[in-house]
Amino acid sequence: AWRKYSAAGFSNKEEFEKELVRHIETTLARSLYNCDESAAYSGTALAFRDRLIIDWNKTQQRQTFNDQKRVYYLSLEFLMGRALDNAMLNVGQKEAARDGLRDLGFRIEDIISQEHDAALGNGGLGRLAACLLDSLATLNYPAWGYGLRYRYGIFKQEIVNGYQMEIPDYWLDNNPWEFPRHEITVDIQFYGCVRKYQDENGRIVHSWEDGEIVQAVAYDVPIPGYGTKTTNNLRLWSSKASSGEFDFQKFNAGDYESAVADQQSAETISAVLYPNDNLERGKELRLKQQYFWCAASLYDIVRRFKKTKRAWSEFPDQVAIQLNDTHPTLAIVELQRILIDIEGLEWDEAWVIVTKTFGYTNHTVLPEALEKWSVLLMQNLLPRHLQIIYDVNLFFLQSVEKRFPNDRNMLARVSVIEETHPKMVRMAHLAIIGSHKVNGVAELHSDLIKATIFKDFVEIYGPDRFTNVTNGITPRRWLHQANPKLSALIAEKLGGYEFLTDLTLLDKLEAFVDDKAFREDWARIKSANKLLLARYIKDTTGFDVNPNALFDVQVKRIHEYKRQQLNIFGVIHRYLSIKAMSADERKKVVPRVSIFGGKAAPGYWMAKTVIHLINNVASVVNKDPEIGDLLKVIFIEDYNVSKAEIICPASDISEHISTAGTEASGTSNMKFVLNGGLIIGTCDGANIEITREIGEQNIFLFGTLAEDVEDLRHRHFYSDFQLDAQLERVFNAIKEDMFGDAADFAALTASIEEHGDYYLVSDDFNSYVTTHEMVDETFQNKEKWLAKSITSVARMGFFSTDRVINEYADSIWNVEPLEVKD
Ligand code: 26M
Repeated sequence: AWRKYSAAGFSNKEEFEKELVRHIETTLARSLYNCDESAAYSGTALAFRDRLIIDWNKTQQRQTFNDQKRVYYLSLEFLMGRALDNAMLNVGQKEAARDGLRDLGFRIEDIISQEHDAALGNGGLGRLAACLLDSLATLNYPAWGYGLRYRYGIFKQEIVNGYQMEIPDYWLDNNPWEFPRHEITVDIQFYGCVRKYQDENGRIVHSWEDGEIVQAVAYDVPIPGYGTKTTNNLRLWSSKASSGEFDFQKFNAGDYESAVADQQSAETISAVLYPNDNLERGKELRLKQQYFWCAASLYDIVRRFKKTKRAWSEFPDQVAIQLNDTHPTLAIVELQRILIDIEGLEWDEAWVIVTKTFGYTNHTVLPEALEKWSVLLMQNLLPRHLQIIYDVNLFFLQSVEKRFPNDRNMLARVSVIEETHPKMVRMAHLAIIGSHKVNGVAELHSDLIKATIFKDFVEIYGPDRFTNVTNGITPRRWLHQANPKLSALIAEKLGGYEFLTDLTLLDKLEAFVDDKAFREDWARIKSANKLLLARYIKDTTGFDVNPNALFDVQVKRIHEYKRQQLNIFGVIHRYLSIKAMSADERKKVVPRVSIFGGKAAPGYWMAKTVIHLINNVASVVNKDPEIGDLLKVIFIEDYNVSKAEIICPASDISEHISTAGTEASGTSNMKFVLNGGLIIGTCDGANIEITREIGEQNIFLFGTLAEDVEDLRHRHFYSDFQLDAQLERVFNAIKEDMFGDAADFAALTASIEEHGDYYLVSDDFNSYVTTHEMVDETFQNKEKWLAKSITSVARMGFFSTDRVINEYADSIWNVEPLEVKD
């Protein structure tokens, strides 16, 4: 009986309560009589954690014993959000917990919301990594994530007088979801020099010597799959001074500061997540983070492989490593270094192993986001790696020269080294050369990288090295967890929850589009979700919003290419139009709530200006008595994963309006449609495939096409720039100080009127405004709107990360699932 109890954890309400009480009274040393929500959260988390540990151990044992190929997903970001709700749903015991907590006088929703988001990421790239981990576990793939254990995640955003303020996000205190593995450490070397000599066999040896050593300590996080025992591992590395680093000599001599300084500099490596997305700044600490994490992860992977005693040539049959953007490109160089310098393989033999092992996913075409590191910086920090990079490049350029003789321009274009002053290492080129597959994240994006930034490489390697894997989202978090009511309604119609693991089953919903009772249920759920968001808005901003108004949402990182400025100019246009109307005309206006959310990188002034403008427009519009319910503007502070779970189910329409050709994929577009919202968008990223799937009658598309963007940009400079007439009215209002001091927004309007309108805001303004008029018109026809909503959800099956993972597994990794049994 004892065995059963301890191995099963709990499987019903009574057993859950027993575990909860045990954890509160013993693990937490709290009395049940002063158990607050925070203690109830901790107790519940610990009870579920026990459940996960059992499956986690089983999974790891089985994967080790079975000894088949594993996937390693290297990402500097994992934007996980909260873990408890996910754990409860994945092990299928949320109802037991709900009932048990109710017995103790708690609402489960209040307990769930006690948890601090794990926000180790900026936006799309980090959230994609989290969704992929969920699908890997759910599909029983033997897979590990490797990342950094930042002490500070993405900053917390506060809005003060309309301005963004950044508050540090210290999140690690009593985090029950991580397990320190103090016994799993790796010494990581930096700086120093390379000594070259001949060994006793006459072989040339390179020895990297005299550097500084920093210790990497492993922290493991269990990743449970949905409805399976498979619980994979996310290993996050934390930096620590190696024992040699704390200088007791200095300390005893009274030089406390310098003794502690060395230690602190080591611990700084994993201290903070860089808060830029889509911008590369070339800071040394960032390069240190990258190498620290790549070297620790590779050491771990190689150590695991060596235990199997296989020949090195079998390494790619046991190991697939996926690079989430170029951030982990040094892993390619590090593996080559391990194989030739430490394990003594020949260069060519090693390089074949390396390229068979790695795959590289590109997430951007924006030139300012492509990683480049100064050669001097690299030489100083990683002298041996720079030599290897030069050799990789030499052999590569030699092979290119053979195929394209006398094409010196080609050589200069594809070289890993950019011959500028200072010279730079182009990480994307290194990632392509060192991988067997390179993929983009949506069809248009994959086509664009082949036609533009990587064109030469397609010629060199042929088209087979380049492929597309269109992004997705996990339906567990983004439908079942975020929108339990809709998930339950769908389950009722489809006869169960199988759609959560086979999202294509949603297509069976189309049969019910005309079912009156079903439509009413569908509409009621959307209203209920809007009411929840309205309540959240009231609680956090003090504003009352009409829950029957059209909720128009744009939540994502603030970036010029994502064009929140287009949205807010559209809102101003709407405001001016309503102000100019007669009372009778106003009666016909469809009431709207424009909801914004998102963080600006702390150094991105234009993005911060956009936030400032949104907030100033909000404070003018929201207190204009003439406007009332017809228009409200809301900026939701500190947008993050757990807020997205409230916002996505509550939207009527969401905005995915990037300049065509700039958004690699976008994934929030998928979250909104899957939750029954319609979208307004440009022909960009995954919007195009969403349109293909749901049908063009179910999406509001507008704006310039990607193929016309270059030409328009050129014309802005070489013929007279004509500001759109309606946009000019908007600018005039801003310039008349209608939304505060016009000087605050001068740079924003000037970037359009005077500096070439790079993002085509003026070109697209008219069609944007006109398309919003169609949105209003369609929204008034409730039945038509509902039909679009239901049909769209029914056709979203393609956008599950389960499909994404199977595509990576088949076409890039060549790995098979492994089920975990009792
Ligand atoms: C680079 C250098 C220094 C510091 C930070 C960075 C950096 C961090 C994050 C650069 C890019 C980062 O993320 C880019 C990103 O989120 N890209 C998004 O990826 C999503 C998933 O594929 C796509 O859906 C989005 O379209 C794409 O913008």
